[in-house]
Amino acid sequence: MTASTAVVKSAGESRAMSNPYVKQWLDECITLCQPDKVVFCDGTPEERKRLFQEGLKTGDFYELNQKKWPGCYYHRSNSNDVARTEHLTFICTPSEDMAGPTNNWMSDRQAYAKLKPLYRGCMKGRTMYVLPFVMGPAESVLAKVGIELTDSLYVAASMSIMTRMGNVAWDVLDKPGNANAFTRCLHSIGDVNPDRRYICHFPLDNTIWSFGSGYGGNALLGKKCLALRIASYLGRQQDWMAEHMLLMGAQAPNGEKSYIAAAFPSACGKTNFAMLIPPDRYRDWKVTTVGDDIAWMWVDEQGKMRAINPESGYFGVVPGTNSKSNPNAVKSMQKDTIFTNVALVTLDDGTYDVWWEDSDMPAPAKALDWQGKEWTPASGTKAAHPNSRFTAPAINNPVLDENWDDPAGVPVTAIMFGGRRSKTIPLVFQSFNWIHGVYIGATIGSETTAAATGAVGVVRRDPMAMLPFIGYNIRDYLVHWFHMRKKMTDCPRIFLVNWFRKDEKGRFVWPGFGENMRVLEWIINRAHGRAYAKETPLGWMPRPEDINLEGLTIDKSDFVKIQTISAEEVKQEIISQEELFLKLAGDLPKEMLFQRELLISRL
Ligand code: OXD
Ligand code: MN
Repeated sequence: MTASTAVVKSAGESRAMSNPYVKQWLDECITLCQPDKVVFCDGTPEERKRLFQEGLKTGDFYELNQKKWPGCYYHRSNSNDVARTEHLTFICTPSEDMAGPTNNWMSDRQAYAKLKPLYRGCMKGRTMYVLPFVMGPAESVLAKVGIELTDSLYVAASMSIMTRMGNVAWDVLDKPGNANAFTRCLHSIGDVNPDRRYICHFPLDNTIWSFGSGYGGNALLGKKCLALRIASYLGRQQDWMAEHMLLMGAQAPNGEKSYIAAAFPSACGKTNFAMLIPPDRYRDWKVTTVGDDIAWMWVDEQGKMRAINPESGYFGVVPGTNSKSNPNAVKSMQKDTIFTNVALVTLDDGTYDVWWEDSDMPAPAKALDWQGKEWTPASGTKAAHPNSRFTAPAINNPVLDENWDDPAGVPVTAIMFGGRRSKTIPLVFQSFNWIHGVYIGATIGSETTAAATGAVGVVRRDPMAMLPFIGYNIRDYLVHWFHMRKKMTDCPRIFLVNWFRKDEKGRFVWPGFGENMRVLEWIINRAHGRAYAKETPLGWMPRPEDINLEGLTIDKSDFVKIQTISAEEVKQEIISQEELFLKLAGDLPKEMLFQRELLISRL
């Protein structure tokens, strides 16, 4: 540690220093990064307030009008740093085979050697925040501790919303045998230069090094980096699964409660679906949220799959969020929320408001856009970045599930896969069995969105919606999915949905939003062995009479249309899956090949 670093004494500091592994790693990182000051965060609401106040001085935060937006702040990231950068994200292992064909790979030694010079002295003149956090309820069998060292005040405040932060983490590490069981997360925004931006994962060292980005999954290292990439690797070692899935509860009028996990690629409406409000006709149903982005799942002693949400907040896409599309998200962001990269509006009294495209509010006459540039409705540009986000505590959600924080997790009745597909893929069908379900999940495709940099609107294969998040070889990941079945006495039923199918005029056929409840009802009834389905080449499908269409603008013949399977289109789909299969070359698990052959023979 350099003599010029001032370590702020606190309870957190003494707890950190009492753990020899933490102390040694901290000393190394402080020596490397040379911060002026080290602050140990405790994750309390009072501390978050102090961080916001500090951020007002540094320019990291703007305070929103506190009457309208109590406890809410605004942050703008660098305009070159507004989405996860998958091409700069690496799995760093001794052999390339460990990372597999779908990840960017760097040798671990090479990665350390490349990044060390970037970190050297990068925190001079800055404060290093030490963020101890737990992913998952601390008493859960799957709870994992991480410690993030960051020079971003915004990241410190955001992590205290998104994770369980503070003493709770030191307490877990203090349990016998746990002292070294933490993910070492080193983060610096550096000079926010995309040419010197690296998001590196070292699964063998339980370590993450992120440099040069201050936004979202690149910087809040508990989320995609730890809870998906590192956790998926740990899950394979330890017989559990880390998945890019929302988790929701659905309570039927007779009181029966089912839990559903659903994997949709980024920005395909996981948050909206997890907070769904049943339409009037379903007012006796209750839908509740356990999580909106990540599920960790394991098999309990009875052989049943259970799941927890490792996060404690939402990092949701803002544009398009309004009282129609997602009233519960609107309510979740009403207080104690950070808005990033939306438009900033100055009110008559000089205080600030926020705005985004398709919000409940009409466009303001003028605003500062996501880049801080003057904007008017005539500008012809988006005021809010399409990937602008709200960071809100889970406890703000009016439909938070009563068991969301239960260390025992929730039982999983059904797993849904989905994507954004304008044609070919029907609204809903059920797999014939687990192996077929894994094949369906492994081959889902989705039209790309703004959540990652790159072209928008092209179909990309996104196995289990995990393509950018599998922390090891996809071959072993698929084998792990097949293997998990063998641990279960009975398994969740697996379904595919596509809310986004369009007609010949390019209009969405299915009304979506709350009406997705109708599909959910069929899924739940199928999973409990109560609903009819007919066998088709793709899987088990509801007939129009098996889904409640009452009161909808679409009728039975429209329903038949969105369920139509065109043999020609499915053949094209199989051909376009080849791209992914060829990447795996000789490594494709045999179950995948058999399932593809069976599908072809059914057509
Ligand atoms: C997210 C994503 O931010 O999937 O959740 O990109
Ligand atoms: Mn996500």
